[in-house]
Amino acid sequence: MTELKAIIFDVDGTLADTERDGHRLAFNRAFTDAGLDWHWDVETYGRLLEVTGGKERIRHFVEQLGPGFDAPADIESFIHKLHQSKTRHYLLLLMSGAIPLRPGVERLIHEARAAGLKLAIATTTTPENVASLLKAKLGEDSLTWFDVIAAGDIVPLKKPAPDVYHYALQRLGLKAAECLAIEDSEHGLAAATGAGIKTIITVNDYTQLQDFTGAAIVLDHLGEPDASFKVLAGDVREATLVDLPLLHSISGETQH
Ligand code: XBP
Ligand code: MG
Repeated sequence: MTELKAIIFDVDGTLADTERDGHRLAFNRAFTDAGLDWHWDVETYGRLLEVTGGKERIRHFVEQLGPGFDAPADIESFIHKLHQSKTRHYLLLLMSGAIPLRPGVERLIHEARAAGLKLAIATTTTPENVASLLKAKLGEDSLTWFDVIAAGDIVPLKKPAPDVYHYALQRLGLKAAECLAIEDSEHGLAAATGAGIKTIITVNDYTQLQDFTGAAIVLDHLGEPDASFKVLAGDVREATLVDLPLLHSISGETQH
């Protein structure tokens, strides 16, 4: 029986509900600063989340605008600068404390560390965003708690491609069967399972209606002692929150 040795966390939508009131606002503030009359409302942004990666999302939006937008000659430089501005706005939002960690995230991280499990991040978002979220929510030292932070352009293909999870496994020096992934979206599920990693899904407003076929379990959140999770799919035995016994059980080691 393979032993569980690491938990690999997605970031956006999983560690914290960052998209609607974080990234989306940052994009809109960058558009305003650039003198663009673009505004991504909640519904529009939900559709644009189909494209992972902020630069890729802007590029997709520009392509959708077609001739309606007089694109600058150096469109890639335009997108890059716009995304850098967006990241600056996003980091300010994170530092304002505006976005809390989701239920159970801090608890599970501490439990895993205490049990000697390795921790990793596998995300599409920009590395600075990860560092800033971890420091803001878990303190300056928290960056050292993660053996691997695989983020953004570190891999050529973003989720749903499995590249970022393959990279994380390679840097962890572990096999897929020795790890569990925690994700929030069908793109994230495809990426993690594409790398052979059993995956737990915690849905959010943007992803709750997506197809999570292939997930080990689907929950509304990781749960807390005073706030049981709601099981949307899968068998959690008698568990009311995601703890190490449940993770070991899901990874196939022992009955929970
Ligand atoms: C979610 C993404 C990211 C964010 C925006 O990443 O697709 O692109 O929406 O961040 P994940 P950037 O769920 O894999 O954490 O603008 O920095 O890309
Ligand atoms: Mg996500």
